[in-house]
Amino acid sequence: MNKDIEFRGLKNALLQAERILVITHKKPDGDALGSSSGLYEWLKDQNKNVKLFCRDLPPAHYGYLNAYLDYTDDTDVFNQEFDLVVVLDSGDLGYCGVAELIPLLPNKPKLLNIDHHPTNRLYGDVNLVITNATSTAEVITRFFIANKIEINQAMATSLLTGILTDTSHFSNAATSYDGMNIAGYLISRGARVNEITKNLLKNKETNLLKLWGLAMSRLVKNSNYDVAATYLKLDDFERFGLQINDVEGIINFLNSVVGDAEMIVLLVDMGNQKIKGSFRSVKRDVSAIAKLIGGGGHKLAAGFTIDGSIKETVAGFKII
Ligand SMILES: [Mn+2]
Repeated sequence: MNKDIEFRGLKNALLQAERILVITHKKPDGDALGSSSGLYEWLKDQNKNVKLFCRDLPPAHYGYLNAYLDYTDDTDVFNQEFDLVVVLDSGDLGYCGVAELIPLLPNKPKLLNIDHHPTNRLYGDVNLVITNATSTAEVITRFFIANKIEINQAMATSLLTGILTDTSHFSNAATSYDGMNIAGYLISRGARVNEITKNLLKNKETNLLKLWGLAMSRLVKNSNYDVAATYLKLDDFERFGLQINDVEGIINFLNSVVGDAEMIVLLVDMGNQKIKGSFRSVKRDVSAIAKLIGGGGHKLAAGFTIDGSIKETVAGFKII
């Protein structure tokens, strides 16, 4: 269908509703927060009664978003009456942790599904999934532009956050002419680009970087498999006062900078004869490899758990 017609239909649906529930995915990233708060800012300006729900509250470094404090993780909202529910940046309802909550909503409001993931399950009553968009924030921006809706500074800052996040600041494969063009337009609408960059990139504490340094110093390259591998032990996290989930940043970082291996593996020795592993690649299907050892995941990001512990040797490390 012609996207302009879809965009007009979407505008009518949003304007006809009075009470709107906006939902985005768990562990929200810059696109989840940018697309949801960008839409939220506009709906608030239209004097709508809007609730912004996320299973996990936004991380502190998104404090620059005007709507930062408006997110709720209180599932009580699902007992309230809404005319419309909008789900953003989520391929399915499980991804935003509301599959069992949506049916609780009184009066069964219509569900709008707005996304850019090709794997989207089209679970909405209305689905607006634009797979050539860099981000859901870009879909929302295209919607505003198509409807000649004025984008203010708060909306622009939110939406640019989404585009910059999902393109890794215009460095990954999602980077596109439309994405850059729309980002430029958002800056012309007052998007606080320097503040976004500072908050998204300049947000690592020194202890975290020490842990990253440790992981980097232990990198071993195996040319036969075209893989760069490293490990951390549970003690390493404790030593720097960090949590196990702080590991995600390091493997994504390595995946974005290692130039002489096609695949990255990061192992974490959990200390109980279990090793948790994560794969990343920018081109190889690592989910297939993870599956071979009992794990799974996405094509370019996958994980697994195996029995054993990690031992340092003169030639690097090995699993025993
Ligand atoms: Mn996204």
